[in-house]
Amino acid sequence: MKTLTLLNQQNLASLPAQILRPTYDRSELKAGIVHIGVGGFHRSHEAYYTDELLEKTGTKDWGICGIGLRSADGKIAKVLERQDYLYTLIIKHPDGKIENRVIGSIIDFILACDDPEVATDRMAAETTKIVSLTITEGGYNFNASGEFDFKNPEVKHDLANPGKPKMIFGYLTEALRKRRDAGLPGFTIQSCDNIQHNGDMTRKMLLAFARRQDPVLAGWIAQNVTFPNAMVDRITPITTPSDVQLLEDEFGMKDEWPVTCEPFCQWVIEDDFCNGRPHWEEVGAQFVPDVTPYETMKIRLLNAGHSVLGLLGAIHGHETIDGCVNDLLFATYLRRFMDVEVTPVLDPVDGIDIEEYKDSLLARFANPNIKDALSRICLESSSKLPKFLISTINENIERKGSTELAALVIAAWCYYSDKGTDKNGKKLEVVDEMKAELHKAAAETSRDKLSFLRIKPIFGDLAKQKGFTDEYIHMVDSLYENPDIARLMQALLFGWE
Ligand code: CS2
Repeated sequence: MKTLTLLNQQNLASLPAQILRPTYDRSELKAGIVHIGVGGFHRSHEAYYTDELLEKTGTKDWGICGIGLRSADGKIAKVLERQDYLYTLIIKHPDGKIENRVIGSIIDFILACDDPEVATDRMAAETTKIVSLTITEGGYNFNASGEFDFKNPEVKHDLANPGKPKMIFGYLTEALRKRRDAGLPGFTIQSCDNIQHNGDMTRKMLLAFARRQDPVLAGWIAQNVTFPNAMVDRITPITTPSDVQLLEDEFGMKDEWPVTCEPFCQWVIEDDFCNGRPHWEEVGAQFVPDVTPYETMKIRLLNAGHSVLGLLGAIHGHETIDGCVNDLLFATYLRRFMDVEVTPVLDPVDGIDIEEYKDSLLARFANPNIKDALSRICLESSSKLPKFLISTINENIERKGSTELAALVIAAWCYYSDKGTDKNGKKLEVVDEMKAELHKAAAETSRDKLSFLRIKPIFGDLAKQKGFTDEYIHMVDSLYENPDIARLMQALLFGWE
């Protein structure tokens, strides 16, 4: 059996020449960034940009210390520690070319649930200038009306136990309290999640929590912390055993948890950093005064496009995004959805040709080497769809635009949540914080056609929008009668028989 070279600092020099690796001195780096939520996306995006920056400029101030808040982060904590926080980014091009690159920007990791104080101390350290977040769309703890959800039991716990927080806003508040008490300046809180106005949302949620716990501190936070909005983009499928195997077979390298991603990468950020920032613009990030049009365009075309393919495709029996867009019917449906139901509600974006942007999305989705599983896309739909799709539906209702293509997606989601199978009866896993509620409401459909749409925290008042509900009922009826979703997609595109 071939002996494998373990990925770690000591073995970096002996890796095969084709693998790019950091040439900067990692031991000299300070962790100017603390990042909460070290999943695949952080590792393919912010950590990648930062690695490029460290390589290009030789700056020493912007290493990253990762933090995991949950015991489920124990696995990444162990893997990163064993590998001196190194991992491989496997960039897969559509033509089959693969670039392997060891990323060195993460230099430490703290599993906060083991000892919250260690984590808040690190965030409060003078060297920490930015705390960045990828905590998923569901992590921001807002309710249906966009206000902070004080009913969450973890919030109640954190309000009562400032020194031993469990959730993100408890951690941030405690860390900022320590900084204020030590006479240090605040840090920038930089959201990297797919939420419209992610910085404003983070600010609103944090201040709501802090005001309830300590109003004076909340005042200090409002004055001393900034929250730049940003649009983030890089398709990053879930790592599979074959990715680990690829590195072993091709290079004899043992990396327990590499990350794969597409070559495309984008980061548009508002330049609002209260305590300094890396010059990410030197490595391709764009700093702009207002990120809103970029965010809206990305969330409503790319992320919603994913959900359209994910929910329709899952019922049809497709397994991956590229599998969907290689099916002409799905590609046509997606393009029609983008052209007819999304483009009319988008504002123009400086320097971006929207038609080209849509073409490029279809090309990215078609990358045959990015096997982006529909099961990943359908994960936590209840926190994604309100941001990705439902706001578009509402705006179309208001402007009397088309909503039927989106209505079929919601009907498909209802069917998916009710039956948990594709059209042939094959099981589809529902992984969603609201799984029980989704299932219960969807299962009522035969008695009350609108029961799924009545889940207020997701759909707001959509069930009261007569024109839309007529379309939705028609789709649900047709789908429950015959779950051959392709037939319905065809009918919407080319007319009912
Ligand atoms: C996806 C995103 O979670 C999803 O449903 O749409 O993870 C998407 O791949 C990224 O936002 C791409 O930047």
